Amino acid sequence: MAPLTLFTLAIFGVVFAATEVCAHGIATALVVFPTGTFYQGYNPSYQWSRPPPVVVGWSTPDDLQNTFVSPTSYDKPDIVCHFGATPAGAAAPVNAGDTIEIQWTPWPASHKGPVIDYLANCNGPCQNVDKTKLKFFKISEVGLADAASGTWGASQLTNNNNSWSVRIPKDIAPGNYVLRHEIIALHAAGQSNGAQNYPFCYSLAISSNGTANPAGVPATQFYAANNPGIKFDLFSKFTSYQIPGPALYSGALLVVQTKPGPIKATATGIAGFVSNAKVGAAMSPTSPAEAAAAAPYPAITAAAKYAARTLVKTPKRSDAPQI
Ligand SMILES: *[C@@H]1O[C@H](CO)[C@@H](O)[C@H](O)[C@H]1NC(C)=O
Ligand SMILES: *[C@@H]1O[C@H](CO)[C@@H](O)[C@H](O)[C@H]1NC(C)=O
Ligand SMILES: [Cu+2]
Repeated sequence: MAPLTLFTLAIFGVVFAATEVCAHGIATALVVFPTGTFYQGYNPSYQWSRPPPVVVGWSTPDDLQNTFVSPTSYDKPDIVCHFGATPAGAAAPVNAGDTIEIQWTPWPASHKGPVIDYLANCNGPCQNVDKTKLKFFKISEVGLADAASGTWGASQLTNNNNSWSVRIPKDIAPGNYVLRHEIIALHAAGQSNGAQNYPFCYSLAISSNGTANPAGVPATQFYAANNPGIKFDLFSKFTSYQIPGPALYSGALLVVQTKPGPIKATATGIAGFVSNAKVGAAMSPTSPAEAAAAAPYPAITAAAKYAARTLVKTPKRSDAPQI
């Protein structure tokens, strides 16, 4: 071959290598049990719908490549609910003690690692909450589920038709909460900053007879690049794994990761604007914050917000990781 052709091939090789992107994934929907009610999450393509559907998933328009947040962003707002996330326009009404199934796009079996869930009380409607001020407590964590077979939380999720179940603690106070659900893929985590965090958030209006207000921490304080469960060589010999992040909340309810039967969705996703119903006379608001939490969502505000959004294609983020 002429040197020029070789040179051209080499150039093409470089271009292909640089643009090759693995599919990764997004968490697409919730199903709340025992009712089996389906709630659509957010999809980055919604930014081009007029009007965008109002969903319970936080908007992540910049996540066009279904990609991840890296340890270099652990102290930045993107770690809270993924790239450029803004609050959901609706909330899924759930009861304390309910099980929420979170559905994912097909999750690659190679992307092993822990699956972790957190809640944070918005102390009022979640729609305008400052995500960096949310204080999250951990309600579920599954790391290395079975060392002998190399089964991780993420493996269970893959095996379970790309879904994950988490229970809302029975004892927490009613209110508007953010559910932060996250897979941390470790296949590249042997290298510095190689862990891949895939956080997704949902707004929930939780009815409860509980009173607990667990202490939480901002998501920007969860992890550090050198934590043992973040910088971790998946291909080394190991028998244990230390799940990163804060301690599990004492009121957390464990779930066995088997799908609660076939999907029996009863609604088509749009929760509408639910009022955060308090349950029982004893639950009448006792503070201004509680009264605000109990107030109906201002439907018009969110609708106006979406209508006002300009139809602009979000350019690919220059800092989007490409693995
Ligand atoms: C797997 O999940 C998809 C949607 O996420 C659903 O359509 C399908 O019925 C599920 N399959 C089983 C066996 O549950
Ligand atoms: C609260 O308690 C009442 C009375 O026992 C019960 O009917 C209701 O289902 C409970 N609500 C929740 C969300 O657990
Ligand atoms: Cu990937």
